[in-house]
Amino acid sequence: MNSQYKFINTPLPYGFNALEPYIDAKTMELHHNRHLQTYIDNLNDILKKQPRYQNWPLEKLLLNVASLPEDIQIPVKNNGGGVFNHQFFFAGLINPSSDGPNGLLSHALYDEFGSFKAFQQKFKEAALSVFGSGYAWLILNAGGYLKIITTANQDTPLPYGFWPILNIDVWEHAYYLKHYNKRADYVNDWFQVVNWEFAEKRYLRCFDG
Ligand code: MN3
Repeated sequence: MNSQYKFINTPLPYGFNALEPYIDAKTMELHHNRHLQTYIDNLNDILKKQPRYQNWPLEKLLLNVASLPEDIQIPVKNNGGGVFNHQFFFAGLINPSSDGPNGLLSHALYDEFGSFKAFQQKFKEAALSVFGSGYAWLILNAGGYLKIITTANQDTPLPYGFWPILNIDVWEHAYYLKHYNKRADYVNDWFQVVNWEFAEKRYLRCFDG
């Protein structure tokens, strides 16, 4: 993925059908080629009119939304957030595997939640608690502790000083074609295709400094 203007919708590192039968190919194709593409096009349009911010990486734009010109603050928050959240979501997926987390992340999950099962339960509750559209996240807080949070719409955890480890998109477009309105079934299926190696890398990178 590229992280700076002009933003480009790089192909997924797996096929649209790679997550079958848990997340269907049509959903993945529409989600990547249309929903994410729209956020990317919008963000490029916004920055076209503000050349002095074109060399800012996406994370810097989102961390410093409040210091941007007032007329682009909300558009950057919404569309830049849409790009970041979706790229993060797609990177956190992989073809179905029975592998759970291992390494230091699995120890940290155990320390914080008591067991992997307890973590899954809490994460699922959070994902189900999002009213309307948004995301549930596993993040590291400023103290270095794993926490589960939710964000609305295309808000990101970045302005709160949180370091994202993993997210699930619970906008209806992420699951409606296959799971209809059954978000709980979608969350269960999502657990089958989590890329724990990605999450582990994110976790370790936070402590690299
Ligand atoms: Mn989405």
